[in-house]
Amino acid sequence: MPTPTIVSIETLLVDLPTIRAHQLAMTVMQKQTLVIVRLRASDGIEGLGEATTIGGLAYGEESPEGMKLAIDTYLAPALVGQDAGNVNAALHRLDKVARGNRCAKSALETALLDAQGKRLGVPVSALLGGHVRDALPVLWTLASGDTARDIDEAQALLAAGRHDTFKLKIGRRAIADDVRHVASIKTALGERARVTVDVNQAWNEADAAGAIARLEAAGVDLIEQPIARENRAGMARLAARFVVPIMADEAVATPEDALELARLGAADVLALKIAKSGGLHGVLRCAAVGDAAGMALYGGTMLEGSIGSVASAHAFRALPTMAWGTELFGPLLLKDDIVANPPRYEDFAMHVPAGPGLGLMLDEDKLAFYSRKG
Ligand code: MUC
Ligand code: MG
Repeated sequence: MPTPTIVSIETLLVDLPTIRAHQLAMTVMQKQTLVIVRLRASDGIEGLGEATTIGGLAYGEESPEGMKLAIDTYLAPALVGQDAGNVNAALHRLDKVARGNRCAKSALETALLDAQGKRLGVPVSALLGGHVRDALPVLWTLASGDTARDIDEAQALLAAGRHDTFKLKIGRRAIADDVRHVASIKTALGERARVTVDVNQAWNEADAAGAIARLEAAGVDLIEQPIARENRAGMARLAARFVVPIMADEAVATPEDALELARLGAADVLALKIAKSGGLHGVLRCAAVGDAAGMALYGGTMLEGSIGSVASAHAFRALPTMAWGTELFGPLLLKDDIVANPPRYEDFAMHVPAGPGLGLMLDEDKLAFYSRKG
C-alpha cells in the first residue's frame, strides 16, 4: 500500500453563540470562535482539528484570525505532500517552519491524529499508548456575573447529576465583592460541591495574599492563576504561604515552564491544555514533568467546542494521574454544535464517543451555517 500523503488542509472560522454571557477577568464572551481544520489525505481519509482562544487576543498571543492565517500561509504548505501517518515528522516540520503558534499547531496535530486513528481503526488515545480511564470528571464554570443566578445554575446542575465541582471566574470586580460572591456560593452549596476560583492573573501579589486568606477561610478548594504568569517567584511565595493549593494556568504551556515552576515550588497544581502546549503530545510531556515533580494535574480547556474538547479528553484519558479532574465543558457552554455526535455529559463526567480517531461526525449543514463568510 502506498504511503498516504497530505493532500490539502482547509481552515474555517466558526462563530458559535454561548448559552449566556461568560464573564472572565479580562473579557466577557458572548460567542466562541472555533478554528476548524479539515485535513485530507491521499487515501481519502479526512482528519478534523480545532483551535480556540478565549476572547480573541484577551487571553493569549494567538487570535482565531491569526491562527487561520498562520495555518493557511505557513503551516499547511509545510505539510502538504508529507506522509499523513507520520505525526512526529509532521510536528517536527511545523516547529522548523514556525516558532510558537502552539494553538494552531495543536489543531493540526489533532487533525493528523484523527486521520491516523480512522486509518488504523483505533481511537486517538490508542495512538498515545492507550487510555487509563473511560470517563473524565468534569466541572462547570459559574461566570454569569450574578451571584443569585450562579447559585441557581449550580443547584440545578448538582440536582441533574451533571457537575459537583464549580469554578468561579473572579478578578473582574473589587476583591471585597469577589470574596462576598464566592463565599455566598460556597455557603449555598456547602459540602455538596467543591468550589474553585480562577483569577486569570488579575491581582497583584499583596492583594492576592489578602484575598486568598479570605477565600481559604470561606472553604474554597483551589486558587487558579491569582497573579501575573511572569511572577513565578510571587506564585512560589503564595504557594508556600497557604494550605489551599495554587494552580498555574497561564504560567504553564511547555515542559520547560513546568520544570521551572517545579524548581521554584511555584504551583501545587498544573492546568494542562492541548492548545497551550502545541497539541496532545506536548501536553503529555508537560504532564510528565509536573507529575515527576509531585505537582497534581488538571485537565484544562481553552473553551473548545466538541472537536477540541474530545481531542483534549483523549490525551487526558491517557494520563495515569489526574487528581483535579477536568473542565472540558466547552461544548455545553455553546448554544449549538457542528458535530452530530457530541460528547455525553452525565454522572458528573464527560464520556467521549466511541469509534476510530476522535469518533466525531461533522454536521455539514451546521458547519456551513456557522462558518464565517468571506
Ligand atoms: C481559563 O483561564 O481557565 C476555562 C474555563 C473557563 O470558564 O474559562 C477557561 C479559561
Ligand atoms: Mg484559567
